[in-house]
Amino acid sequence: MPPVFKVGVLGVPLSKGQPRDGTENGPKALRNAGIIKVLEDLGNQVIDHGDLQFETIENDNPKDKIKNPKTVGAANKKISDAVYSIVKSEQLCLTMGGDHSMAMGSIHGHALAEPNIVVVWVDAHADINTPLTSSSGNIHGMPLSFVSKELEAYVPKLKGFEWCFPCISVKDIVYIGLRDVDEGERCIIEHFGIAHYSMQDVDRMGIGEVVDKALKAVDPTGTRPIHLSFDVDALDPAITPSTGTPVAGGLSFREGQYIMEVLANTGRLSVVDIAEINTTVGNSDVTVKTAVEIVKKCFGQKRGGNFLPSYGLPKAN
Ligand SMILES: [Mn+2]
Repeated sequence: MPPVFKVGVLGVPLSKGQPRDGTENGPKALRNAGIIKVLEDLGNQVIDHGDLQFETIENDNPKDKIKNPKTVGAANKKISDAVYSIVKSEQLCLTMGGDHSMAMGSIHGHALAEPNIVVVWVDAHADINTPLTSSSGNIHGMPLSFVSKELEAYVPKLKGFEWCFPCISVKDIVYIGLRDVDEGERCIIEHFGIAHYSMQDVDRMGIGEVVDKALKAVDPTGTRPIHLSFDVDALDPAITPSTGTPVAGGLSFREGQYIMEVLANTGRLSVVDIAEINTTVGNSDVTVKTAVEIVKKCFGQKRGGNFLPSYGLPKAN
């Protein structure tokens, strides 16, 4: 049987986009949980590109509000280059983070390789603060502002990000799972009419209708490559407690799996980011187990069972 997908796996041990240590252990935790074998057992051909190596730049902008810009900028340049070459070699790219600032490089590299992408952002947070609207200065709350063309005039040129030019439109973004959105972000979403489905929409319509509407909102023709950026804090903290900014009332295990199954079924998933697993917070065993189950659904596992044509019915005699 041919492989279901040719998957390029990339570890992105990044933590400087947010204040806590621990997100740099995400790739190791997923590897220890057997993620490579899990993907292979589904029939996929897996190419493991290893983990990127990032440098921490000392005295990285200590006087300014924005934290670690040169460190995060340099790391994301590496991520962009790596994702670009994985996508160019026609592999479905799984990037294992790492804090969510990684999506800046991941989307950038993806968009360079495939200029027509849409971005499905599954997260409790909108992560579209600009360096000026952010109250925390943590870049993991800003990646979408750096890559969106319409926001270029609102994002100051910071040292470390000279390489990062805007490469998607805000019209290519759709959110699912929002429940903690800053005022500046809400203003950006309203002003530019960015498609978004909050937990209130999930409660009202159910996850089935939300995912249908979300995909139609960014890609009515159903033809464009999909960048899925999945923050584990989109899920309820009961099932993903090990994350830096948990918000109660999140997506259930079933809702999370449903999103993944539908996206996998489109056949258009092109890059999948899994972000914000922090092994030093809460019960990381539970979190990693949840993440592995979610990732499996992106790469072919169906809850209704996978049909293997080679599995013939056994005859009685
Ligand atoms: Mn996020």
